Amino acid sequence: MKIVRVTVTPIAFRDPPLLNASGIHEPFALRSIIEVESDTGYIGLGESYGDAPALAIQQRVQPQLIGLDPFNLNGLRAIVQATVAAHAPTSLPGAELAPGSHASKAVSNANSAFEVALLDLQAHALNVPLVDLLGGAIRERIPFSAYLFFKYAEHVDSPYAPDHWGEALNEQQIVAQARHMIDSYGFKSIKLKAGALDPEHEVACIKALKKAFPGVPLRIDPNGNWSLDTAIRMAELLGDDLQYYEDPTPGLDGMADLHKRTGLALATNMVVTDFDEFRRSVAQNSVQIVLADHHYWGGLRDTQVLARMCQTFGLGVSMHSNSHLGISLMAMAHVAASVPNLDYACDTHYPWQEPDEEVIKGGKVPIVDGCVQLTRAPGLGLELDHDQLGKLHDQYLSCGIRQRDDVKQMQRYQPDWKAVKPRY
Ligand code: GKR
Ligand code: MG
Repeated sequence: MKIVRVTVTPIAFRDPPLLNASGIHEPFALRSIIEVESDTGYIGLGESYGDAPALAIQQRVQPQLIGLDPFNLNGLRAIVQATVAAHAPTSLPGAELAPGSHASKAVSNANSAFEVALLDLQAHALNVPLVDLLGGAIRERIPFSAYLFFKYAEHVDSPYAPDHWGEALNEQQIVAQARHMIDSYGFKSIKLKAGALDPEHEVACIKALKKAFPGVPLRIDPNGNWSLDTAIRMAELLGDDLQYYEDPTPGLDGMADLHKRTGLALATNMVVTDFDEFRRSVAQNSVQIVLADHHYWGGLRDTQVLARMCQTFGLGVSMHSNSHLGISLMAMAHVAASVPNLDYACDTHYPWQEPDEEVIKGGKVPIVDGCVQLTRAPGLGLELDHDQLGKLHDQYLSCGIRQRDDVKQMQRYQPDWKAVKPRY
């Protein structure tokens, strides 16, 4: 079997005004959608970062895959490595919340983008679900968590009609957001994105969630925006409210100190983002839970390797998410189904994306009782809707955004806003 067509289509979809440690989401989030077709007529799909540096690498790799056997994943990696070596990308400051822009992740990002599509194609050719190529499903229902954000009611300058979620800045509004998300999707655990407002206020919101949803596991994620002192102070206020404490303070050293001083289980998608950081984290016991993300860990198979390493070193595993559509969700679900030690419900931004902006046929993937259900359909179980793809590509062309920049976007609300870490 040979690859005869590869398409990389950048798209943009509406994203709500969600607040985070850097600033605020822009009105559109970027992704790339990848299609790979074989001479036998099978098609594999992938979804990855649509930011300019990541997209440039994908577009350079794209023509080089023509003629490759879709089972040749080592061949894919060699092409990606050579391409990145010849065109070393640059990172932009403030890109840490959009790992697609990290120069150091260029190989793993691009490999992952195409590896998922090749695995999907292989599975179609064999008429098996993709998870069968990962050793088979240990679970068929993959648990995800409600992912709450502080947010404004609408974007600056109203680029389109406000989303239906409304403003969420105080305790009552955050509890209402959680209730709406749980009623709609049945989530059984809750994550609050923090690092955006005053830390005491964010902790008060966790307390309000605890009261409103007794027994539901809670997590808070300030994205490294709290100093060590602030993170310790907030840990004292939080007591045993949390299932885990995600990236409260920056750096492997800061996290190691925090764990030593509080004993709390720390999770990360910021200080352990590759195998070298994994080694350093284990050496100093910086984190106890690693949030995997196949998009920047090198793909589905490297995510399995990561999970095995976590098992070896006694660390927990779950999954991180950025704004994404259904192809990414199903890729996450298939790899999560194959990981025996998936200890916690995975993160997903998926509920924040609008139902009329999915690129797969049939619309959004259902999340029921907090879970995505795998079926025996071949591959990822998805088919691309080319009309929707065209619409979202047109939106990419017209939206003007080429590189996520939450700091610059916040300056449109507050001109004196700066990128400061840690801010509190
Ligand atoms: O979308 O604002 C956001 C998140 O903060 C995202 O950028 C992070 O990468 O979700 C992520 C996280 O868990 O840190
Ligand atoms: Mg995080």
